[in-house]
Amino acid sequence: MTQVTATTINLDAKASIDEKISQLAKQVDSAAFNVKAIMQLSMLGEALTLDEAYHVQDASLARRIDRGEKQVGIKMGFTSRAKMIQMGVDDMIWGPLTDEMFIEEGGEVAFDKFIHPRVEPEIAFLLKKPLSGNVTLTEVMAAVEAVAPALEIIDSRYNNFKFSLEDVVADNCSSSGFTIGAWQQATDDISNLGMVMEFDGQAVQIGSSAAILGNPYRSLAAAARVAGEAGKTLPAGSIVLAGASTAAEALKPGVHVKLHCEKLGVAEFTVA
Ligand code: OOG
Ligand code: MG
Repeated sequence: MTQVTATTINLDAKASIDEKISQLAKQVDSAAFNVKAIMQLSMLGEALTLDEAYHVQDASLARRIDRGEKQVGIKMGFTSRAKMIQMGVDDMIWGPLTDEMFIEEGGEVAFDKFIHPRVEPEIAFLLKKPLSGNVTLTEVMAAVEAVAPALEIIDSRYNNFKFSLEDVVADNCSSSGFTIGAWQQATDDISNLGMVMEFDGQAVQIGSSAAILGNPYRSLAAAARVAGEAGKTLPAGSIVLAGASTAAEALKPGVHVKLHCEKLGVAEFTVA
């Protein structure tokens, strides 16, 4: 385990809500940028509403866009019971994916880029049509160009990987890296695919895509709905991660992570 030092956040007590949001965005963004854990925002005394937490998320994304990152899609979180139970929360969340977070399939990622990283097995979608608002499962499927097995690296910026729902939303839903296996045509039924995640050839998590809202396409429909509610559209060409089907596993330096997904193939990377 790496030693994690908690940095205290200094908030201006007289700040307006907009100033508060931008100060908190700077805190979570700097924690990620400097690979240094911070105290949970919910411990600061002035609790954020869920709505404000999404504003913090937007403001911290804006800082990354200013540094040259590009948004390439979104990730859904807590779309399975396994994840909700592991982290003690009970609501779905979402956050942006950027090009900087992408790990080349089969590639290497440096361990020191992260504070206390974990990895989890996911399903990724590639859109060929834009999606926003309330859409049926049939419409959702018609908007998908391809499907692939994927691995997400989550790395909470909070001390001890502990958070409230508002904390984790403000912290880009813990998201910090992802890799995607070869894209497959989106024709097959993907509602109950076996998923095995291995560390150095040993199975560490075993599950089914059915754990993701009973069918990962439902997670994509939810992504369209929440984007619509936020006045946004998921453009054609975007990637959507449907959420993990099992609990996450702590990453270690040197480990080779491989996901086998029935019908869809594999996704893998090595921690340098
Ligand atoms: C939050 C992210 C949840 C998922 O797939 O359910 C998530 C966390 O667990 O730290 O990415
Ligand atoms: Mg995830």
